[in-house]
Amino acid sequence: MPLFHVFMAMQFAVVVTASSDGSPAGPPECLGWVLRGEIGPSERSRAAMVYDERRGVCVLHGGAIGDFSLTDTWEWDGVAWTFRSNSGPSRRMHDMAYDSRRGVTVLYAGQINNGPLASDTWEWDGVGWSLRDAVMGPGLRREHALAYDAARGVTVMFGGIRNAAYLNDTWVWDGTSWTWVNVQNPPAPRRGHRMIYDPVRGVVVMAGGVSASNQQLLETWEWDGEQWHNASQSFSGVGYGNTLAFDAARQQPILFSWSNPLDKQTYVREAAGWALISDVAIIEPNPRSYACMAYDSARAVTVLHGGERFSSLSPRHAWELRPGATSAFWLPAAPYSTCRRAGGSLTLTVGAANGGPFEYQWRRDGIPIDGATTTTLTLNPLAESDSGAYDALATSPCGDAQSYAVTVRVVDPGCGDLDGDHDSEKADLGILLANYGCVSPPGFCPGDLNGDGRTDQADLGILLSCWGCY
Ligand SMILES: [Ca+2]
Ligand SMILES: [Ca+2]
Repeated sequence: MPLFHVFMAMQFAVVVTASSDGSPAGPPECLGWVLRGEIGPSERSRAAMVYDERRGVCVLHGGAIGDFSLTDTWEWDGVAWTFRSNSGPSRRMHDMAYDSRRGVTVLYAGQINNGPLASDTWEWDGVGWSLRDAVMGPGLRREHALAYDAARGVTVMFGGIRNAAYLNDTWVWDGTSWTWVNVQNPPAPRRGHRMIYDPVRGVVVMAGGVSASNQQLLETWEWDGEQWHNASQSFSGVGYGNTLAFDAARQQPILFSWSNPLDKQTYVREAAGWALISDVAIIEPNPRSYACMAYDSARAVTVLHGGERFSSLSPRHAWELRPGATSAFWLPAAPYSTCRRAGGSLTLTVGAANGGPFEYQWRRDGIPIDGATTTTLTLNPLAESDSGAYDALATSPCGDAQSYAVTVRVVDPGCGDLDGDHDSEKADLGILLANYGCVSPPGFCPGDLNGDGRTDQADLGILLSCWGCY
């Protein structure tokens, strides 16, 4: 019987149990992205998201599907996404900020479908959207940025683009009216920049942007309530389509960026500049631009949703950046159990996220396998004695990790196979049923798997027990 060579690359993440050393920050290498399985808002890019501290939820509004601007509002509490409203403004390339003094989410301007730009100010209080200012204020624009300046109790707006005009005006919203701030030596006009408030330094941080001459502005500015200061810190990649949050536990801004060709990049802002933290792990958001991000201070995680990936939209699931990975997921088509035939081969591959360098140890039924200390375990040729539950331990300076177990059952090569193709499936069942009830000397009844001279229920049981084994 020719051996049927099978190969299976099974990749799965490992659960990292965070080493609780009491330090809220820890080295940035120990931050890791974790995919949340809960189905969220429809795929979209160019949405806006903030964290509502009062109610403990991330608020996501609007965004784009092609040239269509969305009107829906969703909230994520770390357990489930909840659709909250469809009565907000049709909007993409807008921005939002959470006003913690008044407990409302402020939305300003953006683009309405493929049509006009907006210049209106809306607020979401967790119950409904209110149009707070329809006419006055900074004026029509998109790709501007907002941040709530908690030290001064106002929402700050900077820049954006109005038709072909790139803007660099600074305005503040106090909940009642907009005030233009006459700034000496402001940053150059730009669109696509992001802003977040840094409560430790008491400044609004602005990163990125694109200039009127299409130059990528990979720079960092700070607003102290009166002036903009160039912080002389740059990052690499692209100036637009990034997203920014402030990690209160680490007391550092987090920048989720991308580059062209498309690659993902997560930065933490250290005193010395933007430090790239996610260039090693395979488990992290796939490359994307125009995602939205907010920091959930109750759960101490940075939440990321949506974005564009290779000209298509990114999935509906949230990612969360947290110290150490605390949940696991399987990459597509990785089963919890598999049935194989002796003589074939099986390759298991484990991946570990966050921290590193990792050391690995494969186990079968909880017992370490001698010499199996890399990311890959190959069983070749498979024997029936290889049956068991396989998992891997990974250890790193950021904590220990353990994969889910994959139960591997190895059966005889001929088990339940009547047509000789080394599988037990529909064709074999057809042969068995066509001969069901046959009685003759052993060896003459097609479908007689146990050789007792009858094709009957016992043979059907054998066939089904090996159903799908390959
Ligand atoms: Ca078969
Ligand atoms: Ca039989």
